[in-house]
Amino acid sequence: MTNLILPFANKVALMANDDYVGFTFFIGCMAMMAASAFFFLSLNQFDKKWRTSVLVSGLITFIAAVHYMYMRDYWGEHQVSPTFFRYVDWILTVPLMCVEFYLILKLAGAKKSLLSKMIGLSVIMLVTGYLGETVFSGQAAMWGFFSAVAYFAIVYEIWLGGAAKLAKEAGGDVLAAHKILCWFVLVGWIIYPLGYLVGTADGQWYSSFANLGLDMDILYNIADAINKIGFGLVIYSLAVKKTA
Ligand SMILES: *C/C=C(C)/C=C/C=C(C)/C=C/C1=C(C)CCCC1(C)C
Repeated sequence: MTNLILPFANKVALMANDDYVGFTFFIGCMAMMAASAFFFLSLNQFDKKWRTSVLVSGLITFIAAVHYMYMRDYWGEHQVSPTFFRYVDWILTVPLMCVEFYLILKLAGAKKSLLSKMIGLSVIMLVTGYLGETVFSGQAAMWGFFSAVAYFAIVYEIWLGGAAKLAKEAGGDVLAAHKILCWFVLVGWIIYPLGYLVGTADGQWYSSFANLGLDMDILYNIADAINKIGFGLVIYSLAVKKTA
């Protein structure tokens, strides 16, 4: 009976006290759920045109919460990195983060082409990263490099490219929020390639990354919490300012 309600309850009970990966999966799961409740329940307080942005923040953490439930249990049962769920989560949530950039810049005249460009780059970044972690793990360095090129193209677009120009035109609170999101992408997102280098180091020229004492899943879990919840809070406070 317990197993019907909590399918993995027996495995959870086996979790070791020093299972830090499992620990961050549990905390990550709960944090994403709490953040989603927070964003969804706050929706009514905003002007109509800001609601979509906050709604998307909630969708990002909600999609992550559901994947974290699966990843948490997958880890609990197999003690293996849940690469597949990880990338399904990202391929849904990262494009939604691109949508956030587009939505706040829309009033300054952002075009759909900006959105397609950013989504296209994020899909390239993630698909090549997935191939490097799974199918072609022997050539992880090469696929990681392709992925990094797409990543830096996103960084360029928001810091110096078309998106940056629109943010300057918008000015004020939108520009300030855009700047903070830019820092998230530059500093918060860089944790992911670090996790990739640690996780795929075996037999590569960067094999010393395996000896750093870091764990790929812990890095990914910390990065997700910072980036998904932090990103959402930036949008939330922008909506608060614009509604006041
Ligand atoms: C909520 C999830 C987010 C913000 C995920 C972001 C993921 C990345 C920025 C991943 C980047 C990667 C590289 C730049 C190179 C190595 C492969 C990846 C996919 C880990």
